Amino acid sequence: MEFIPKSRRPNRREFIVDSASAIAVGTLGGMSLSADLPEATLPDRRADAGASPVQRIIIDTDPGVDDALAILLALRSPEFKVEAITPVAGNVPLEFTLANALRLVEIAGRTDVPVAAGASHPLVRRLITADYVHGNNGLGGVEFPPPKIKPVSETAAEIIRRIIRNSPGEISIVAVGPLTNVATVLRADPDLAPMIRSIVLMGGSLSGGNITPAAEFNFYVDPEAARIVFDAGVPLTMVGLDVTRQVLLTDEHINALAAGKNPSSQATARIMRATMERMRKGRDVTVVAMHDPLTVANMIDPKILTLSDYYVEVETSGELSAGETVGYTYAPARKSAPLATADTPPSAAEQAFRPNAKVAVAVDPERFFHLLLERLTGSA
Ligand SMILES: [Ca+2]
Repeated sequence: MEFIPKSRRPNRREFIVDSASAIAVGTLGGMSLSADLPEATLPDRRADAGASPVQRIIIDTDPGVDDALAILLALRSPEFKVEAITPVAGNVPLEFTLANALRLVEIAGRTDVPVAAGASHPLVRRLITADYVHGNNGLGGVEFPPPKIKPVSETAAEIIRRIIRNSPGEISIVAVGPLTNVATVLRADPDLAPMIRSIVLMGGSLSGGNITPAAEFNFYVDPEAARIVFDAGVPLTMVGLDVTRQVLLTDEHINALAAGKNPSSQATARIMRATMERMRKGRDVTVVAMHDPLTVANMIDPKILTLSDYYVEVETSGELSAGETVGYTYAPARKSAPLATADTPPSAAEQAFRPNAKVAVAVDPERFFHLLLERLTGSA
């Protein structure tokens, strides 16, 4: 979740974007939410379902207001079989992300989906949260009843490992929070990586960060985990700020959610209205970026995003840049020059271009919002 201030106010506690780019993308945010796409450009759900099997996914998440929309979008889309939801600490501490995940499956009427508690802290760092964006409870401060259901007894890492080992090559992980859970299971079971169909993640940026000028929030929170994931050799799709900054929720969109009659639509309208109003009071925010739902939406309609091959490395040692993603489109991929006092010689530059991720580089915001609102407000 990212909020776009109207003026640049450099503050480490804020999600900052350049004000000029905020204005530029703001014009996209004003697109008509109800504009009907030509029928021919819409995905035919029946045709899609016939052409490709249902995608079996595990959602690793830190809800989180945009996570909430992503989870509900996935649970309401017949293109997916959601095998598990694995909350992790991130936007807010685990006690909230876990409770929120349980609430969301209840709201969606999908208590058949197991929820397994994940990591309460990053691999080696102190937890930095974004409650200033997501509200103290991670759902914009909107109070929902305590969840009636409980998490399963397995941990996130245990359930991810079991599900993938039971169906090698069939399960994709949709990771829209810090990558602590995913890295934990990859470290615990070194043979698991080749069994994972793909990891589709929200995180990183090749065009500057949001919590720092260098780093996107998820990778800032746990850069070591992000590095483990990028080095694992699993087919990766990276949906970063380069595109998520261009899908901006507006009051029009929230009104459309509020007009939907089902519990998911009503809940998301309340969450997003409260978030927008609270942020406006503090920081004069008018638009909100839909990072996590965009990541899910492109798995339903791959024409929403344009992907390019990159070799991506995650900075972990920088004093100011930990969590930064460096994307190569060419070889050689060079490391920084070693210090004069270092004992080791410079590492040999990689001479062949070996992409390790497909990175989203362009987005069709109107197509995205059409899908999101159709799925969340539908009667099904
Ligand atoms: Ca998230």
